[in-house]
Amino acid sequence: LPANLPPEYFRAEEKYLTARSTEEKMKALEEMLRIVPKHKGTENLRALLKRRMAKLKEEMEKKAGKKGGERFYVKKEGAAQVALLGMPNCGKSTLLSSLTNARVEIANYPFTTLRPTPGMMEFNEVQIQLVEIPGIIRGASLGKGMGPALLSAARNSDGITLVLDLSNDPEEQYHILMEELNRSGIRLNENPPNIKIERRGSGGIEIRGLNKIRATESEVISLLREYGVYNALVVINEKCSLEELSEALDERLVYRRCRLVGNKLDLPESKRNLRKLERNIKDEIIAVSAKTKENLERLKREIFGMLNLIRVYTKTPGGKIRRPPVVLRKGATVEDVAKLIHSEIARNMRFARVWGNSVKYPGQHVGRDHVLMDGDVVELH
Ligand SMILES: Nc1nc2c(ncn2[C@@H]2O[C@H](COP(=O)(O)OP(=O)(O)O)[C@@H](O)[C@H]2O)c(=O)[nH]1
Ligand SMILES: [Mg+2]
Repeated sequence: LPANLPPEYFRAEEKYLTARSTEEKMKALEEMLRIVPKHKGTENLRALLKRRMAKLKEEMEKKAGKKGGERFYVKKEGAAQVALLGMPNCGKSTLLSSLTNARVEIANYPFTTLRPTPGMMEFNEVQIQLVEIPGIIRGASLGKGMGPALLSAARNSDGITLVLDLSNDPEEQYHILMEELNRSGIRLNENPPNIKIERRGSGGIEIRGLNKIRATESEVISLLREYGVYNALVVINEKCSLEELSEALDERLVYRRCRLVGNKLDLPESKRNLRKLERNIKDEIIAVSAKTKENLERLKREIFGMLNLIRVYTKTPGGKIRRPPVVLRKGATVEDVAKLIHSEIARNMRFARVWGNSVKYPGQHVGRDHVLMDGDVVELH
């Protein structure tokens, strides 16, 4: 154990050791992690606490699975799926019906929506599927109120929109949602540590880039063992800590883009609550009213923007531009477009002509590796 741990740490550890339920254990571990200061001498301990939390989470999920907990899987449609997440009554259903074609039940009492409900939103000729996730409550990630099933539906999406009710202590809602998401292994607007772990059948542990991690080889190897990794190639591509390696090893963590929405801006207390919230948290808040539809165009743009999608219009030589456009991830090439149309076309393509932001002049000739940008027009030859 590192020296100089504050006495609160040992009190929290005592709670951990005497905890009766997995929930209590989890809370005690979280407290321990909060208390342990972040420095070189404590990295081992922090990595281990993270490992214990990952193990507990696994146990909790198994238990929830055994209870036959309903799985809320929504089949993906359109270019991407975005989860609308928030506490009961914050206006998710109203937003869904204002932004999409979905017909939903809206009522001024909590738990009106009991299962994830999809709807299609169109933005700039792109279809995006929004899915209302029923209200998340405090303790959801620990098993309350179908929480684990709801959070797993959120994990499944490509992006998340968090909805706060601005008229009703939005700051508290924000902190509850952050805690529940974090505990359930959904990381928002973060990038995964740039560490590649390639498990192998045999051959022991090979580490590349050991100089980039603030730990010794034996510390790294013993953490890998904790995660049951005995044979693997580990490539560390950026400066990191043992704690970050622990996160990279936790296969249940997912990384999602997220936008924060403050709803019910039309209500009298909302403006003041919004200003206070803006002072106290660092995330940008998109303030809207689902009821009066104020600012919903901006929200659509932000949702589209966070997904890192590009629209590409295709045409045949001498032909007309096809609509709607094909939708790809940022960084997609001419070859990716050709593949979407037909594998044979991709094979036989010699070059392409491109109009738009990715080229210097209209109709420029480019090769198959050319990286396209949003709004480009491509003609395959
Ligand atoms: N004033 C106002 N009320 C809203 C707004 N959005 C939702 N509501 C009301 O809030 C209550 C809960 O809405 P609902 O969409 O069912 O919330 P959900 O539980 O998050 O799906 C209903 O009475 C809605 O009419 C809004 O932008 N402004
Ligand atoms: Mg609802």
